[in-house]
Amino acid sequence: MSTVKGPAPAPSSFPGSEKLRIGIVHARWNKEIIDALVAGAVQSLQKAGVPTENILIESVPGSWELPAGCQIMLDQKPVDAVIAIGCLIKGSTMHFEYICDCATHGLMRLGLETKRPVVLGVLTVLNDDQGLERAGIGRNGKPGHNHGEDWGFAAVEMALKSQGKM
Ligand code: RBF
Repeated sequence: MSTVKGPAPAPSSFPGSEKLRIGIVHARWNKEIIDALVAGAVQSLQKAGVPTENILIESVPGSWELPAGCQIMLDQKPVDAVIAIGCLIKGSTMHFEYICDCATHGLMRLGLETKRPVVLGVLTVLNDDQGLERAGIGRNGKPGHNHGEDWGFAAVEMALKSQGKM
């Protein structure tokens, strides 16, 4: 069945994107999914016109560390926006709920308090299949969609908006 859910196509041009520096901070848990999401984000940053040498990638142990990892990057590196990438897969205890809640709140706070764009690239999925689909790897014949691609475009748009260029 078709669905109306999902982002509208990204703008066709991002004037000024060639000067942007974009950070990616990714968790190392659930590596197959993370690697695909990071690759998707890098690809869309390049498509939007960000030079490859202006894309800075760092990692943290898990999604819990993403707010602090992004804060460190914003403090120490001259980036115009940061994309936090993680994948939380529900287990049999309450860990999932606590980490999802804290990581997403922490990332939102960071963006609002620093007034610098922080893109939420954290999947919160109920099982492996949902994660693989949302990373564009697919499972059980469903190709899925790589959400990392949307996050790259979101970072460029928000960086330009924060500079009054879009
Ligand atoms: N980090 C993730 O990025 N994704 C996960 O699915 C995930 N699941 C976890 C489950 C448990 C039971 C624990 C203890 C940690 C998990 N973490 C996960 C790691 C967490 O984000 C953090 O790196 C560690 O708790 C160390 O602070």
